[in-house]
Amino acid sequence: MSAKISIIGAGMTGSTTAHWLAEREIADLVLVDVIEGMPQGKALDLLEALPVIGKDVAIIGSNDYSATKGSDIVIITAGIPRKPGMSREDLLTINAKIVGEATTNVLKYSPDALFIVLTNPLDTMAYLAMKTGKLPRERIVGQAGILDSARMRSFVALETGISVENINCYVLGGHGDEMVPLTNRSNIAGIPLREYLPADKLEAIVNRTRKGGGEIVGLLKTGSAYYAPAVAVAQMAEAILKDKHLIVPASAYLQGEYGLKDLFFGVPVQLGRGGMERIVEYSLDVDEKSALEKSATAVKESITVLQSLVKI
Ligand code: TXD
Repeated sequence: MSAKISIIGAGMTGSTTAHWLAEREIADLVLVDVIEGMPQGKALDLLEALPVIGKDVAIIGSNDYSATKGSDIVIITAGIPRKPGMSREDLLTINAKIVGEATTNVLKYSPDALFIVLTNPLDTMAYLAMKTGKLPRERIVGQAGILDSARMRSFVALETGISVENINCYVLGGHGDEMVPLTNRSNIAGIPLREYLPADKLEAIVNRTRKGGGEIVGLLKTGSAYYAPAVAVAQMAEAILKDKHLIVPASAYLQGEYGLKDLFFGVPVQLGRGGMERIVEYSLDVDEKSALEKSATAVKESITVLQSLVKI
C-alpha cells in the first residue's frame, strides 16, 4: 500500500483506531508504544484477523520511532486517560511531556507528516504539538468534534427512534464540559431539532452530550471511551488520504476565525490531502457566540497552565 499511518500510543484508543483503519484498507499501519511487546502483540493479532475479512494491510508494532519513517499521517493517542473524578485538565502535566516528546520523535523520521492529536486535554495538546513541531496549522488537527457530534446524534436517535443516518448534529468549541452543541443547526432530515423536540428533551440531550465522555468514564471506571473516538479519527484520516474535502467538526488552530486567535478550538474544518484545508465560519446567534466565548476561555486557561509548565 502506498500510504502509511503511524499511531503513537497503542492503548485502547490507539489500537481501536488501528482496527477501524485496517477495515478501511487505506494505509499500512504502525503502532508505537513505550510498553515492550504490547504494540508488537496487538499489531500481530490485528494482522492475523485480516485474512478473515479479506483486507491486505501491513501492520507492525514497535517501541522505536524508526518504524514510523515516512508516515503520511501520525495519530497521537499516547498519554494517560481520565480516571473517575479526574478532569481533562488534571491530565495536562503528565500528558504534555508525553505529547511533546512524541512530536519531536515523529518529526525526526517523518518531517512532512500530517498530525491528528487525540490525547487530552485535546485542544491544549494539539497546541503543544503544533508549537513543539513548529508546524503550519494546515498540518495539524485535533479530534473531538466528530465524537461529540456523534454522541449527540446517538442521543437524538435514541429519543426519536429515527435512523442515525438522518440525524445531523454539530458540536463546536473546546473538548470539555463547556463544548457547544449547536441546536439550531442540528437537524433530522432537514427538520431543525428545535422544531422536532420539545425544549426540555433537547436540553437533556445537550447536557448529556456535554458530559458524554464523563458518562463513559463513570461506567468503565478504569479508562475512557475508545470505540467512538477511534472511529472518528479513522474518518478524519480517510478524508485526508482520499482527498475528500470533507467538512467535519474538529479542533483547529484559529487565527481570528470566530473572533478567536492563538488557540485550538472545535470548528467546522475541511479535510483533504493538504490536511486542514479550510475553516468554515457559521454565522451564530448571540447565545451561541457567548457559549463559544465561555468555552474558549476554558481552553485559554488550559493553554496558560501549559505555558507555565513548558517553554513553547
Ligand atoms: O476524543 C478524544 N480526543 C479522546 C481522547 C477520546 C478518547 C481518549 N482520549 C485521550 O487519549 C485520553 O484522555 C488519553 O489522554 C489518550 C489515550 O487514551 P486511551 O484510552 O487510549 O489510553 P490508554 O489505553 O492508557 O493508552 C495510552 C497508551 C498506553 O498504552 C501507554 O503505554 C502509551 O499510551 N504511552 C506512550 N506511548 C508512546 N510514547 C509515550 N511516551 C507514551 N506514554 C504512554
